[in-house]
Amino acid sequence: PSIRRHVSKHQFVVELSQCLFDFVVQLLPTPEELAVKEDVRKLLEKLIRTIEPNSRLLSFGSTANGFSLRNSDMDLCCLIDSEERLSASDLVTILGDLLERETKFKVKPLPHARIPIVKLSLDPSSPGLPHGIACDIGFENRLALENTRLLMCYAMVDPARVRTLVLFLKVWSKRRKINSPYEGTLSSYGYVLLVIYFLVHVKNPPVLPNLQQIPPLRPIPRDEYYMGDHNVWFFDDIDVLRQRWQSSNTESVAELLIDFFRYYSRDFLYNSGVASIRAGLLQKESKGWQNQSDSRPDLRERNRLCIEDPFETDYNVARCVTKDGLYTIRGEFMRASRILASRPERALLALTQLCE
Ligand code: 3AT
Ligand code: MG
Repeated sequence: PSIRRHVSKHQFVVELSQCLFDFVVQLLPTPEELAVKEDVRKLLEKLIRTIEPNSRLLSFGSTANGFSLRNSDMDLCCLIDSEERLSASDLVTILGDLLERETKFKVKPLPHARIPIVKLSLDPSSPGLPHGIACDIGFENRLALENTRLLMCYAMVDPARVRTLVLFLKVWSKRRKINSPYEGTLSSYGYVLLVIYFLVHVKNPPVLPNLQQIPPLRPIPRDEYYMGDHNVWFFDDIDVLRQRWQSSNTESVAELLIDFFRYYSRDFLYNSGVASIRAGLLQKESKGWQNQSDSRPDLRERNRLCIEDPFETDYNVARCVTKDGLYTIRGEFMRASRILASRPERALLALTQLCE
């Protein structure tokens, strides 16, 4: 029988870090994919301008924040710079008709959704797009553009560690089937916020600064950093940040991943705590999010896992996570912790096992 090679912790994390980088690099979108997506955006923008001449179509979500995997969907937001404009649901209906007539996309307008959108898709068989394309177009969702920019800035402060961790966790959560808000688990956006919360507020010394708490270099008027009732200020001057912020945390990406899984399987206070990247650990009670005893079952399910949106602070990003969903997610954190703690002989084996 083969004798198991003793792997020291140091050796294991060095190898695992290298494997994580290599693993993630192969999953990045190709330059061709990015070019096709940009062409699609331009084409759609041109068509939308035939309805609303003063409009711009901007991408947000993973295509815009540096956390995109190969073949990820495209989130687009249409901004209209004019006073008189149609309601979002009318726009969705009209745009749906137009795209149906003028393009080869499969079109599904959802004018009555909480956030009205047009869903588009192209079949994989189309030339130049070996995996097809899926795209959502919404209107005036300016907060989403800002939270995309915030996540992008966090990624740029320490790209090697932040992007590797986030991209790995996205793949892992998809392969383990715990990335599906419609089925009671957590969205990608939710996982990214858990990673940033961990790097800003749990790690000591922190890996990332709290960009929402760094004051501006010179005073700026309130209406420039408020959107309605929402304070959307964050420090976004990356050049200044890179000069001034040197994290004294030197842990490798593998050490951070191991600790991430340990923290969310054992230490995070799921019953009472709210993860807020803006303000650290908050209490469900102080936000009125403890309605576990509410008589209406749909509300009772709402706040099992609490993650505060960085700008829309009365919004729980994890509101779709059900009791069963949370149980499954925590089970997955524990499974991952266990696999990594056993330090398999080959680090690559650990990753493969993790994502099985
Ligand atoms: P994928 O690559 O599509 O898996 P993503 O980073 O694009 O991941 P999502 O598709 O989950 O992330 O979300 C896209 C953007 O939509 C991110 C954020 O700006 C906005 N968004 C998504 N879910 C929420 C939410 N629950 N609350 C507020 N904004 C959200
Ligand atoms: Mg997306």
